[in-house]
Amino acid sequence: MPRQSMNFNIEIMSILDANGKLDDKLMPDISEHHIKSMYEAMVLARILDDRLLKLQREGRSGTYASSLGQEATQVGSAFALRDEDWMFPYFREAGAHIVRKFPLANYMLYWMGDERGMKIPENINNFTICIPVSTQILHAVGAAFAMKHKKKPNAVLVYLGDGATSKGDFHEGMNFAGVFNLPVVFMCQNNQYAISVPVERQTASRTLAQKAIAYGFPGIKVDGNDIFAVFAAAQEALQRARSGKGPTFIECFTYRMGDHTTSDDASRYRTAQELEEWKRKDPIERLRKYMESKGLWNADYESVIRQDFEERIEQAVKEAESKPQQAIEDMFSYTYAAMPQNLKEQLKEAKGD
Ligand SMILES: Cc1ncc(C[n+]2csc(CCOP(=O)(O)OP(=O)(O)O)c2C)c(N)n1
Repeated sequence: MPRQSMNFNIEIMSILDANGKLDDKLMPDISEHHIKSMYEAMVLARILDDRLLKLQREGRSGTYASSLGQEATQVGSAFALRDEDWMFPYFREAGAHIVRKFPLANYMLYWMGDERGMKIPENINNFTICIPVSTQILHAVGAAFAMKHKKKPNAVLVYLGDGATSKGDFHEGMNFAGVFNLPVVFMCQNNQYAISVPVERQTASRTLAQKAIAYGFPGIKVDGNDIFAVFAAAQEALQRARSGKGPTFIECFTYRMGDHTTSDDASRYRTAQELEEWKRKDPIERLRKYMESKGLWNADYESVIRQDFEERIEQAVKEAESKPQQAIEDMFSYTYAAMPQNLKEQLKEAKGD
């Protein structure tokens, strides 16, 4: 057989540029009310993040992974979800939890080291925060498989980082999703670093989106600081999933403006100049400029929402910190339906019986 070549294209999408100027042709149908809600969710995410960083510094909370700079990726994608869809986070999605109306006090409680914070309210189709890199992908693909099996018309959206694409779980999940044509959207927050490892050392691929091609489904690269592009890509991918057309991989190209977590110091492996360049692409500023040009934003509006959000965050801190201490049994009670003998023995030991 003669040698032939096949060409593949990766679509790259942006709608709103860094100056808040819009490409009208690509703009999805979003009401003014929804644009404001998107902006408010991003601002609330930033305030929540800042508060959790400060609480950690005061010794009132544990290690925290900030979303600073990635709010558009998170809020834009979560906005495209319906309540009946399922969302599988990893650990850097404050914005998505806000859009899904996850109680702020529970979110804080979790980061204060109390697992009760991740007890998901019955009416919210979220899975729990997942600290082991990439394992959430297998859970999400499994859920999508179950959804397809039960003929549910809903979709699953799973978040992952650029570093997660190097794990076996990622490739297993992508392969399974492709083979079984599952209703799942892989939402990759390419913030360009996995702790100190830059994405160029993570993969030799020119894009992460192209990895989807090998698994037989579409991959798209999106400007992750452009909330309209993220929303449009997620909406289209979720619709594909819900209508039985299978998975999509979305690479949101963004930047983690903060440290990896509160135990990291990013200035040891990134230049101040690089950070400055990305600050100019701040996703919140970008949407704000657009809204101002449309008469949807002014300084009064900003101070009203900020005051409201700061009060809500303070209330959540109070609520989380006043939670009575957890019973020691809770450490052992939730893994199995019936506690096996070895855990019973450990519980006895922990209680000092
Ligand atoms: C299985 C596993 N290995 C190592 C770690 C330690 N670790 C925590 S976050 C992280 C990097 C993750 O990078 P990425 O997937 O790009 O997501 P980001 O943190 O940048 O959002 C690593 C190696 C872990 N949590 N789980």
